[in-house]
Amino acid sequence: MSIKEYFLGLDCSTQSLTGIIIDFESKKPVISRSLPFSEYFPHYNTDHGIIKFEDGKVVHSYPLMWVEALELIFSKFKEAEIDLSLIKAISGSGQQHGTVYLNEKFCKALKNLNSTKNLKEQLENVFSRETAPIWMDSSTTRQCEEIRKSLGGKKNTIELTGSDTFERFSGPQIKKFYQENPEAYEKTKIIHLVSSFMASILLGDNAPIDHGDGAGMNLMDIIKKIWSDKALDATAPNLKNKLPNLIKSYHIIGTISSYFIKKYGFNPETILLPWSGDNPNSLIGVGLIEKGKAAISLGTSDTYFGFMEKLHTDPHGESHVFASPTGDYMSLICFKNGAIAREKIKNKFNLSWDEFSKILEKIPPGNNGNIMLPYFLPEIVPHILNPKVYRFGFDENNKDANVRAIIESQILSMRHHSEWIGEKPNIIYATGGASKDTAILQIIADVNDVDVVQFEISNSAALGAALRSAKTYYDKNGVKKSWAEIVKDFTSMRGTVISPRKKYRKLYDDMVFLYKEYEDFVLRGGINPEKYRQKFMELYFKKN
Ligand code: XUL
Repeated sequence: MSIKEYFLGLDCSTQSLTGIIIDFESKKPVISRSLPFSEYFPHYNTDHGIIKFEDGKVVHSYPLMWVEALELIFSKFKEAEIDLSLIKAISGSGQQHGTVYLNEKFCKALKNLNSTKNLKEQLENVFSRETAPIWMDSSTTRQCEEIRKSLGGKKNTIELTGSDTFERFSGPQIKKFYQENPEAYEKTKIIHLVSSFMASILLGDNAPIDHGDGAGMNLMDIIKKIWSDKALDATAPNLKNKLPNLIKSYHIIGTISSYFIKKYGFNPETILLPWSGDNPNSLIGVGLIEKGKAAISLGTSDTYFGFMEKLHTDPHGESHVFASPTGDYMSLICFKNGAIAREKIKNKFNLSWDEFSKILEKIPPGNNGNIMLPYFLPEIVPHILNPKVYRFGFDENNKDANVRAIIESQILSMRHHSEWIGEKPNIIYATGGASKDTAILQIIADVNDVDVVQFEISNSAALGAALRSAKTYYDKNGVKKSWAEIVKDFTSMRGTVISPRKKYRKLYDDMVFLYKEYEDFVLRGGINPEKYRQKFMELYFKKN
């Protein structure tokens, strides 16, 4: 009789907590559950997991809500009669950059968790700051400038930390907390990322930060993969003592806390890996373990990412280099106007996603020459602090043009802003909620002139975490399995492959050019490209 080997991947994202258990023997997911925060935890009164303050620039969430969600997901697995003792290893994924501020009670509370009580009541007093700034926060421009200056400018900052300073990155967020609330900063004993905070609960002790998520802080030396004293000094006093250690993503951090063994029937030998960011996890979850491939994740944020063998940073400073869970590197470009921007258009015209998709298919590529710059929210790439939506050739009431324009603009922007990578991918993997829509994937294929692969499992971050735990478990037990073998069966559960239509290749080459010109016009005061848009219309949409 074979013994089942289950692996669990959790994903604490902006809008929900997801858990996927995979069975390595049958190569199938055993269960996948997602708990949207607004639906399951309405008492926090968040907007899909988010609390917005003031002028929309300050965006936080409640770490205690994530704790409640963690407890609930295990109850759901138990209700579904899943034998949790078969889980050999666990890892997780967190929305990147968000910081959790904890007081002197945190570590003790974790070590003394009582399984007859719930996590929430035992952890509600461990925070030195009730809320956690998350990646959607864009309120730290001043701190970004100060840190960048202390590190000797943009180029040096990028070379040291893998990225220029960004408003959402943990370092600038910590600096702002220190500057605005020095007493609370002083009382903070430990600062975790979302990932290491959640891992700490499973571990029953402070968990380290992995190199993948550590790279999203403007605090880690991207080459040496250690905390950079220079960056720490530029951020806040005594910071090193408040940060957990850094660790390789594939190392073991310990075994599961007795709280979960007693309460949910986990096996005492279940090993834990550090959690990582959602993007490094997704890299594994879509099987990006070699060059030449890229992925697009269409979630709350849209991201464009790829595996990177040798460290190579973005000279424009718009994108990032993170450590990948394999021990290599990855490139990442993050666009804040993802799902929320798509929803804004869908809701404005009271459309269902089905109707939205039908319009996408009906309106021709190139959108009759209509172009949008879609900054419904402050944008990360390109850097926009005061959001505004720009429409050229149509107005906000034209339903068909708006639907096609929002998707085309998102994809054109991705193509334009990923050009620095210097390598056209030969395939793009699509993941995240909106990747279910093949009309959107057809636009990705056409704009980029490559095949786009759709996956059956749309939560690649949770799947990636489960696969990471399998790799480490087998390594520990001397069972040789390469990364390729680990990801093969799970990431080949593909849906449709969507091919580019050659007849639109030139149209989209021209449209990317137009898009760049419009960005230049709006953001940098360049010349108005209206005459190019007229030419584009004559060429592709001339009525006979
Ligand atoms: C990446 C980023 C987002 C978050 C939330 O830099 O900010 O992708 O990780 O998904």
